[in-house]
Amino acid sequence: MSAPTTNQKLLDWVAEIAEMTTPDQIVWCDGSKEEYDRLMAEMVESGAAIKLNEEKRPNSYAFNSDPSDVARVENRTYIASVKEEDAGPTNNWIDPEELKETMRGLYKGCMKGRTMYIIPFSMGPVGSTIAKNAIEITDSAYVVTNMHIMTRVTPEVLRLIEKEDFFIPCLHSVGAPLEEGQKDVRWPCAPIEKKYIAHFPEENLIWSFGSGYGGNALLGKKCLALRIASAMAGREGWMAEHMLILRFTNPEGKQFHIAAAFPSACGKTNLAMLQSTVPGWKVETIGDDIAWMKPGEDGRLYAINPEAGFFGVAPGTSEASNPMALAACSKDTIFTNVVVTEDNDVWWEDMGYDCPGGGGTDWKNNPWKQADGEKGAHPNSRFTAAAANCPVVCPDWEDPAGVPIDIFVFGGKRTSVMPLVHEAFDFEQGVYMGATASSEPTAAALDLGNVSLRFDPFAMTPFIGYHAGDYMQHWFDMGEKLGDKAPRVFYVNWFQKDGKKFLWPGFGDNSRVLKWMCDRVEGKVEARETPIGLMPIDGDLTLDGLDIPAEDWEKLMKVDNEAFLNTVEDAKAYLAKFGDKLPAKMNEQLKKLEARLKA
Ligand code: SAT
Ligand code: MN
Repeated sequence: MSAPTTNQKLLDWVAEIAEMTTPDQIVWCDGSKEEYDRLMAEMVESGAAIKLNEEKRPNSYAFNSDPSDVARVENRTYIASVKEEDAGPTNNWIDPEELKETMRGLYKGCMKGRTMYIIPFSMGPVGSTIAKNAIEITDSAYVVTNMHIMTRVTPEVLRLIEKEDFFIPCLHSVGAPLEEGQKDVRWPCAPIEKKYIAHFPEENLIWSFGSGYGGNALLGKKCLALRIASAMAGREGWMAEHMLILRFTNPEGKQFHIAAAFPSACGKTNLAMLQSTVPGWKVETIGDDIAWMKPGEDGRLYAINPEAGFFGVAPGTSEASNPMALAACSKDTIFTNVVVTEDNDVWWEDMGYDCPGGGGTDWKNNPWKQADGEKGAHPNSRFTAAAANCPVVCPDWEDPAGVPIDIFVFGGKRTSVMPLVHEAFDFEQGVYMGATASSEPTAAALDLGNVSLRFDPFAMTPFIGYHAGDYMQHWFDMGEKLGDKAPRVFYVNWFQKDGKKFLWPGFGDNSRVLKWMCDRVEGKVEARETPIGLMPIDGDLTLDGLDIPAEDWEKLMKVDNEAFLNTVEDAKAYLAKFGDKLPAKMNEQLKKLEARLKA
């Protein structure tokens, strides 16, 4: 196939990679339906994919990975900045030249017997000033088809690359060359000690080897849109964050845009697609995982979702927890590591009903019966679904200008101490809240008492592509730049418990909390001052129709100064690891908070 581009940089890079990896053939991808169908047909034919029941799950496929290749591998993920201190304490570091030498050794001949696919893709609406053009080279057709859904794959990107002479090169191989006549396995990959997910932030370069799963292989997602993009954003004065973006519209049609960051397992995708229980108010989704944000001409912060699909965790997704995600994956979806039922549909744990027929084929590709008690779907099994198929996606979710963000929300899972909601006095305190976002390790560990919190600043710990202290400083700098146009910042905790019982109903009723935030932004309600921030005056956060006993509400709204001081001690100990890179403003916030709590 002759190359469909005239860009010399791209042609040179492709030639260099082809020479190193020696594929049997080279295919330039165009993102078309024909291409998708052809690759899927090939994978069904080879046994890598299962075509699902066309009536129940139109245009959908299931894959089972190798049991050793089921999630991102953080201990094999590297930020190879030139200087070690630029990677900081939250990243693994190897000298870039040393890492490249090691990886060149692995890449040598690694595509033998395979096809090298060249995928031109845009993160963000094609041509948006916030978007980035990139090329992923991969030897996995599974990756190509997932990239079709998760990103914008189109030859238009090649035109933009020709015009701008710029793209982000992303190299991926499953690391499993085939000898002459050797039959391929269902899910080729390399053993853990050969896996590398490498980032070279100064060169905007990504090299991934050995894994075919999720963020290890779909390089537009965490590698580009968070690790490389956060480093670029830090240099260029914008933000790449691990945040959902939603629009909340009031009965008069006024729109509020909220970007929210939570550590994993705090219901980010559920919040992004929430079914509002506040009469007349509705939530629409712009993104469920990543936000790219830039100050606009009016001085406000504008956000786009750089992705085009959802790579969502399947288990736990049900009619009750997230009907909109379920609807999004009702067709045109790739499922990975779920149960395939006897009638070729899909099932997973906590889907809201028992597995139809009592069993099927489990994620390990073995016959499976639910009654035997083993999990049928892997806990990190996923659906890859188009955002356009989500019934509550904003009609203008692809607007290249993005949406103006009114509100940032941070949160974590705390069974006590942290109230339902509090608002930062100002943006700088908001940065402190983001930096100290934390969850309790596990309920069991809590019983041991005195177990410190697990901190996950801005829900970005594994995704900050440079020194986390510099990243925190960048947040303060953005606050200064945005001034009085900066989003208001709130901290939420949906997870307070009394014994086994959750005090707050959560899910759709979280809209009540979002509404209070919007009322604050509009200046419709006052707030009461507490040592930790601004909190709702009784009656302002509507509880109509909820059956929450007064004493539970009191607990949800309580600030226990002494208990909170312990949280501050934990935060201090955690932040100390950033050494002299910890922004002075962070120490200031710590001191102020301590003083307010002791007053
Ligand atoms: O595997 S992904 O990085 O795409 C998803 C996740 O781990 O959050
Ligand atoms: Mn994520």
